Amino acid sequence: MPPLLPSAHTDTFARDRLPPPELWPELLFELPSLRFPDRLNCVALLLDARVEAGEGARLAIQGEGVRWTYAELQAQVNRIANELVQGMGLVSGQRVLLRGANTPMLAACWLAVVKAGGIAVGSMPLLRARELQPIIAKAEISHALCDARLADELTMARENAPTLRQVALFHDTGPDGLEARIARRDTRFDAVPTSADDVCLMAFTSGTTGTPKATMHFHRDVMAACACWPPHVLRATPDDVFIGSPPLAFTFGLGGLLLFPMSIGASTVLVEKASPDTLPAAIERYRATVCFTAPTSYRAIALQQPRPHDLGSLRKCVSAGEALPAATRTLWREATGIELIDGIGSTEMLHIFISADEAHAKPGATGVAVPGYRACVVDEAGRELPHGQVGRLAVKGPTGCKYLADARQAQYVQNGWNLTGDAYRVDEDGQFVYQARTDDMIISGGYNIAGPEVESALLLHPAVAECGVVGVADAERGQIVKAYVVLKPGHAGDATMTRALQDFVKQTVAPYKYPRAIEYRTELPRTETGKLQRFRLRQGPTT
Ligand code: 3UK
Repeated sequence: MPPLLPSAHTDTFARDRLPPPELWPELLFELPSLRFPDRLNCVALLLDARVEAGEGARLAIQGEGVRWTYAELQAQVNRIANELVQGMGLVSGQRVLLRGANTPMLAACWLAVVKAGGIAVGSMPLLRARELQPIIAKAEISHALCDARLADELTMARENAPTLRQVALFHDTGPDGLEARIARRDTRFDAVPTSADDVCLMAFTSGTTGTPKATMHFHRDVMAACACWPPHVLRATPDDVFIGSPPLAFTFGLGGLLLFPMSIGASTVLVEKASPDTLPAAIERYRATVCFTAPTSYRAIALQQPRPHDLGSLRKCVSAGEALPAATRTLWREATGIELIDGIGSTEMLHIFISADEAHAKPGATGVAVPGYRACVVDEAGRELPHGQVGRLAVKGPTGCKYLADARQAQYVQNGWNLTGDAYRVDEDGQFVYQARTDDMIISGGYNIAGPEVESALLLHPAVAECGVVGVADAERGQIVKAYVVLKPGHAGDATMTRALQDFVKQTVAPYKYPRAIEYRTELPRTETGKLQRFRLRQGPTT
């Protein structure tokens, strides 16, 4: 662990709860663009520097009824920051809960919290009171900025949240709403001169079991993420218009839909609903050029017939959150002419660390380590495995896992490497090929089978809309491969279909991987971030 700079935070809660030095990931700052000054407020760089450079008139954020230039966004952020500090008594280092669907106002609140030296804690819009409570308790949240339409669950959560003292509601027309409060505030606010290694955001992992884990990231981590994948792989330009579906509370969305466009002076579109049914209309309406969403969403949009909206403005499309099946890559290329940019990222690493641009995309592979990062595949003892062998993915770079006071730090970080929990292999071209989450590998009759590989095979069949493959207990084989399949309209899930799908898989991948059981569903259980909930499939019919 590198020595830490003196914290500029008045409230040192986050600094006091960083992992112990021996459990830190090793950090790499070899790229010249990763040398940062000791004092650094990421919002000063992403927002104020842009306006100071004379680019204040450029478009920054659009949304329903909103079109803010960088100068207008800066004024709005400054008003909110003034209200936080003068009206709500925010002290640097305190944690502020942010709650709302993706909107320009939510983004302005995030920027204001961080500019004021606070720590932004995003929360998924659909969370209920009982899910908000542990987040508020774990991060000892003192303030909240919440969309008025989502206030009810927060109000209920407050009954059991003694640390939360100040709440302001936005998109609220009342006299006490945030809009009324900031109307009287100054449009000037000097960014709090935080240390590069002061925490600026906490992101709770979308883990499916156990108590939620909070990852912590520094002001420097935000700038490091902006300096690695975006300029080296995405390579967007200031004239690009970003759009997509991941919530800003998910670091995939925070980076892709707010930090990355701002880091190059481009503009972003924040839409509240960005499902496969609504995203295409928004792309057409805003003439969006760079899109971020999950693989299932690209697949669902590509399958829409006839194509209801003009996607011709799109130039670059990024897929992350789950493995991208080769069939989905092909469908999207056939529908739009665009080669998807796949990338694996994680909440712990902040953003994408293995990826391939359009020219290096290889169907079925994720790509190679993003400049600034190193990646390898290791065995149980942490020894690097030769190419071709399946093992645990290990990465390091300028960002890394720092859980807030959590014993699980020792699982994610071992010998300075971040272990993401994914099984990978490196192929003959040096490309990283995803297999499965390590705990999702299916062991059947002595064979190791990766569910996603079987899913990719099934998705090539013309009758399959969506599918999920898991291992279920079997007396004879230990586990058997079971597929849950959603068929396209006009197909029947009968014994003939089951045999056809089984034969199809046997001809596509090694025959022992074929699903011995197939169950038909009308939809599959997914998280708010588009990930298949395999544990719910394994639980059986109650899902
Ligand atoms: C899986 C992928 C194969 C993988 C994320 C981009 O997904 C993000 O963060 P989470 O913490 O989950 C991390 C886990 O998700 N995964 C993500 N992308 C891919 N698997 N191919 C991919 N392209 O299991 C990983 O360990 O929710 C993604 C940027 C920021 C993020 N937070």
